[in-house]
Amino acid sequence: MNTSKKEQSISAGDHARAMGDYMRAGTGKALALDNRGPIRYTKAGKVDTTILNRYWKYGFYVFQNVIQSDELSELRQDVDRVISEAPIEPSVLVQGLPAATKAGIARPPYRFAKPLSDPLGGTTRNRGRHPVKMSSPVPTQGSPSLTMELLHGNLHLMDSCLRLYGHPDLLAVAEAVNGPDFVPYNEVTFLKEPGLGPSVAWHQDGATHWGAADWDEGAHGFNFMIQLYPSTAGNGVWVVPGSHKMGKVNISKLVEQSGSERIEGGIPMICDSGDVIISNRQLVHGSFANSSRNRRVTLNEGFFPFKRVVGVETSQLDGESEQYTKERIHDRSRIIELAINARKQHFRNEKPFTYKPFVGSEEDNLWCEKNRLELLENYNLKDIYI
Ligand SMILES: O=C(O)CCC(=O)C(=O)O
Repeated sequence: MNTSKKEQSISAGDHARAMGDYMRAGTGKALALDNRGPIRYTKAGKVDTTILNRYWKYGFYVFQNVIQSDELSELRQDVDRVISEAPIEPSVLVQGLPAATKAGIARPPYRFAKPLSDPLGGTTRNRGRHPVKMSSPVPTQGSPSLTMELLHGNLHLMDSCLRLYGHPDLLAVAEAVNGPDFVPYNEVTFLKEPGLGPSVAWHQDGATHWGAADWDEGAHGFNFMIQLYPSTAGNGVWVVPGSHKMGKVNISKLVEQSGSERIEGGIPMICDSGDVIISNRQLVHGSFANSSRNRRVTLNEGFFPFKRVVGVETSQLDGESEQYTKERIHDRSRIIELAINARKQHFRNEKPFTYKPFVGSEEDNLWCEKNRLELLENYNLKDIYI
């Protein structure tokens, strides 16, 4: 179903007002759930099973206070630096959208969209996984013609992101959810500038396992969403809790039944800066045009269970077909070990995470300028997509 013409041509202010009741109701429901708190461990050093059970129940969990203020400042500064280094004019298209390149980086790291637009909904992009167009309010006069919406390849763009990738508590959660041989996906930054940020239309991630005989609620892994600023009902990602267990959901029907893009049962994933959300990729999720006054910057890092990747033949969203052999997976997973070492050199008082597949080969993956060039630069050409 397409959103009505009236909604498509509303102003940013009217959009924010139209969202008001939905946001208030969603916020109330979100805050009433028992799925937030710090990362806790049992006496044996395992991630608390209550946390894991609630993650599996709702499909997401908000880990509070994971990133301390010094690290948060480093991350914010790095994101702002990378944004400031972008060429003024996009020079290429990626999946039909304006993008810009950076010297030495093969995959264009900067992606743009029209302010408050919906670049994906109702199109065939991302394998057509966003079936419904969201309303695109008219930005206020004087807004730029394009806004930066995404950075691709966080780890070679920003050293602070590489160190964050080695965070022991986050890796402990990845291990608890996906097993000790967990496998990386990709790392991107979602930018939702106030009054400009485009929507990401409702969708479920994942491409390869929906029809598998052994499909389950964890089949397409999860994303960590690390929040550099508060995530609110106006700027944040919304989800339908529990939908990660429902298989492929008919999103067009959900929107039709709800009478608008404001899907019934949807709630925002609300949290503070420094909090980290773990979000199942199979959840029905999306974010609205950011007609609010608040910026959101989210660093995404995703992980999969090894058994869901090995032997799979697929293609990157914009690329050629390939098969994920053990060697290919190992090659991309080296970045986890590199990140653990980079973090160890920077946060000397912290106990580093032990990534089981690399026990014994830590010395081959030390963080140094040689490995920046040999392992890290253009690492994201080896991202894994299932
Ligand atoms: O951060 C957002 O607005 C969208 C995130 C998303 O759709 C995803 O991680 O798959």
